[in-house]
Amino acid sequence: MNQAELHRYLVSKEPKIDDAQQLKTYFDLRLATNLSLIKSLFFSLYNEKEYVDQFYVLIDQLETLYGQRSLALQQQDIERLRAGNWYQSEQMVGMQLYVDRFNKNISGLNEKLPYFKDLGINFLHLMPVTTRPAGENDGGYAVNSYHEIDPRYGTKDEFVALTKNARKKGIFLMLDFVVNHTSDEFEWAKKAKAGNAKYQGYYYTYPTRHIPDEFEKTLPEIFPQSAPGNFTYNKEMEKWVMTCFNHYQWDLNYRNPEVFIEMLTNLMSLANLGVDVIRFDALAFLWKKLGTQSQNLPEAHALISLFRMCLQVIAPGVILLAEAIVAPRNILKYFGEGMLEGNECEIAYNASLMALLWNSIATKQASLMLKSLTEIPTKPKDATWINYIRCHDDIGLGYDDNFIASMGWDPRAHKEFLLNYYCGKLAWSPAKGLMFMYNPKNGDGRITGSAASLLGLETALAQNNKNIIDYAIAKILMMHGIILTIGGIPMIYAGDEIGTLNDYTFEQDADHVNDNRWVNRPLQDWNTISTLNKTPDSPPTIIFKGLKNMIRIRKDHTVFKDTNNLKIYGCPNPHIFVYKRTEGECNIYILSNFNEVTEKLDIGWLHSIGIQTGKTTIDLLTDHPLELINNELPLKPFQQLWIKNS
Ligand code: OTU
Repeated sequence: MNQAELHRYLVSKEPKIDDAQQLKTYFDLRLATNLSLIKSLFFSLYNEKEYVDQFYVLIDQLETLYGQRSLALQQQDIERLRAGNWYQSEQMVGMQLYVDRFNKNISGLNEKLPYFKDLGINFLHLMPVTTRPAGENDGGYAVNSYHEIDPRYGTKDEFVALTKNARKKGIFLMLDFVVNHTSDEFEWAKKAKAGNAKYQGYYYTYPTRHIPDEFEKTLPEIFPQSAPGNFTYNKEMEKWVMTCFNHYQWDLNYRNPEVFIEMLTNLMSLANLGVDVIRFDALAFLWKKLGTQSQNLPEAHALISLFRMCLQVIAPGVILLAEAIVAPRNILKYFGEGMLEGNECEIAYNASLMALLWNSIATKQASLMLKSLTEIPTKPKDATWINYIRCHDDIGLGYDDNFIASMGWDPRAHKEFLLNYYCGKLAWSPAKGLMFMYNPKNGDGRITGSAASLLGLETALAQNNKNIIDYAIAKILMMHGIILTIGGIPMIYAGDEIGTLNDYTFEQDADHVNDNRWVNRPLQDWNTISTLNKTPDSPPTIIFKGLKNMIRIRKDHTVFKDTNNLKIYGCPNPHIFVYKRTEGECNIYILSNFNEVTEKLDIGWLHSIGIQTGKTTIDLLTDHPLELINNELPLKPFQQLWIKNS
């Protein structure tokens, strides 16, 4: 029984949660049941002899932080424990957005809540809204404060009002906790720069190049083009400071337990605003060790689990998303392994699926996806994915080289092909993306671009070719259809629901020109949205309506709740990806054709996997029975079927 299960069991016995005293009893219960794990995690990171006092500071702090949580949120925590795994529900459908690029500011967003309801969105990932440096700030991922709302977005009162309004409307909120680094203007960084030794110890600071040079022998570079190297010289302190991301993002030194305790306080200030899911940004990087790549280290896992268990005591209704864009097998570790299963993050980005989907589009085949997804071990049953086709960042080509090799492909040549396909190097490719952070030393590179532009809509519209426009639309819907049905929370990037193209204006913006991820962070196009009902044949309308239909069907079928009820089939046609979701007697089969020509499936094979072909078997997307021709089921280019026997 993991800790979450234990608490669910304990609170299910006692119905009363309307008075503070009773709620406090639950807190005490949680503290008592988690204390030994918290203690062993803490002392696995921090030497017991040296830091025993810090441990007691932490325990006292748990109670203080609990006291700062509002009664309404304390009650909600218990309700969520009783309800079970709310985040696995088929009702969850997410959208990711930058508040300012979506509709100016927090109150602008609040006004648009009906837009989400119309489409069927009930989960929002808001990009950072707290204070940040003027000029370059990595879209707010350089943090000046973890709880002060940046005036450009509005006030704290407006933010709290938004969270309350969202709660009332049944909309869940996710915000980032930029746990790996602060900006160089954060109060600790300022004190460090002014010579304060204590705060210099909050970061990895060194008087000479000796240790930085040792680190550089094994640390990879994250932004090799715009921010090469992993250390920045600060003239004021006359020291080198570790900056794995941009030079203005200082890596926090979690070898110092004070940093952990202070960051826990910062985490709670975010959670106490009324946030439901906290995205742990760049969490793979939390622990640095000489002689290693300093990613996915066991100490990083212990630290994340320590955060998680403290959160479990203070605010068990709040859950964590792992932003670990790492190798497929390493992602799974963020759900917690062995003793830590269920005690790390509840959700992780399904970066493997994302990368595999883009591979399938470029190769027009589902074989690598089939092999990878069937051979990667399944996730724990209480965990779930965020399924996405793209986010605000680049698309990283995170494949398992062994699987690539087993396809008979050379990993480096495969990577080069995908980069060429998406970044304008192949004349026949309809994709319009940009190359992000190409590293000629190893051929690594990532891809940026909006979903619609990467899937060919930009090219098709420029050519004004109806056929190609239809293909692009079909691809956009097919890709979203997969993230809506494969199990987990689908996360749509704002604008993709109307096929928004690349935004090249970043090239004119001094603060963005060095970071072409801005090409895929367009302004929300309210003009187009206002015409959706009047232009039934326009690509934005077809995409919007198609998505809305798929979201509705997802929500109407509890089979789409994530209970590890997914079966992927080895389909005899390599272009078609086939899987089934099952709940009791209900089976829904999702078939997707990745080829640009019609592909067929034999009736015998359909029957062998349980798809019936009589009149009562329908495609839920169109509500029509399947149409077979000569005992074969044809799928048009990029067509998707959601088949239900009844
Ligand atoms: C995250 O991504 C954020 O999503 C980015 O927007 C930030 O720039 C970055 O952290 C720094 O805060 O390098 O290109 O898993 O892929 O953590 C994206 C490793 C990023 C990285 C990921 C990071």
